[in-house]
Amino acid sequence: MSFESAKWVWMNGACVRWDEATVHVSAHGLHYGSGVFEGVRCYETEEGPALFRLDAHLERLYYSAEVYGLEIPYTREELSEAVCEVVARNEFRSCYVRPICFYGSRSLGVNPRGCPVEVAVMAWPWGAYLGAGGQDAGVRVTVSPWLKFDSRMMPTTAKACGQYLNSMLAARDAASRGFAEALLLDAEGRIAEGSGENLFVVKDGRVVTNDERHPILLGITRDAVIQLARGLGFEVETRALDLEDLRAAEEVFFTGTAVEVTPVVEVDGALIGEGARGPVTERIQRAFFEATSGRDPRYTHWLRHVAAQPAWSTV
Ligand code: PPE
Repeated sequence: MSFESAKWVWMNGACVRWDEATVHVSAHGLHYGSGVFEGVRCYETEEGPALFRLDAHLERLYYSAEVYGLEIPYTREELSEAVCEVVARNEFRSCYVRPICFYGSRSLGVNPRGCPVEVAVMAWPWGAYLGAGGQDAGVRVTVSPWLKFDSRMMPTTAKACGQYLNSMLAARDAASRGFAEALLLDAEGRIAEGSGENLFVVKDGRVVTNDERHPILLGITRDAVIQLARGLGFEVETRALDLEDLRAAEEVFFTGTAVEVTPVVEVDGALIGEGARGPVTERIQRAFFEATSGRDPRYTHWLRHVAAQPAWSTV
């Protein structure tokens, strides 16, 4: 991952140069994590760069903001335009896009009274999230000693900055023990999700994942994969997942914007199936990239194309 090729950031209404996209140290969001964000991928297609499920990501951004009482001073259409502008101005063919809204600088104290809401959209190239080769060879994960917070502690279906401290602790612990990623259990010992991904299990040829009855972020990739798997003729079941499901699984994979569809081949040293990417995961991966690249006409409504000729004025 590298920020070097990113030249422009959209900030509070206009594009500014990367080095000028700064925030004051007194910003409420810095002190308390009081912000919400999204991660969206932009894929190369025959008709130029296209954002995958941008509308769904913006829908979730406004939902997360509402949960935390953040009033975003732009419409969805303005933010869609902002996202397209950032991709076009940076001349990326494919990239990762990060819209973020947070309480800025005015006062401190946990109640963000009077703090302005700041909005920024960054974009940069981001390759394989869990290491090169992870999507083909699969990744090794560990069950985290950190539990996922439950939905009575924090709104698990919202994507808020401060909520990620739980993920960060789990991810750092997993990395320190040589694993690519952490799996977090909930307080009942059921599987919640990865530090930044949803989890799917394949058992008896059926595709199984959990849902909002468990403390997970309802991933947009998760939703896409459910639809793609059904389109391929698989039965998809949503129910609780526990460690026993992992032991009995034929295949396991992660889904997420950053991770896309990545096989999990080992959990704490125990192999899943043969310890390699399985055939169901491979078919779903292929279907996913057919959709993101615009090659599957059934899913082109998931793509928002970025205009080839940027018509935006320079600040
Ligand atoms: N659970 C969590 C906790 C999560 O952070 C993500 C996305 C998902 C599930 C999958 O959601 P979706 O992207 O809508 O399919 N994690 C984002 C952040 C990764 C990061 O390290 O930053 C992402 O994949 O963009």
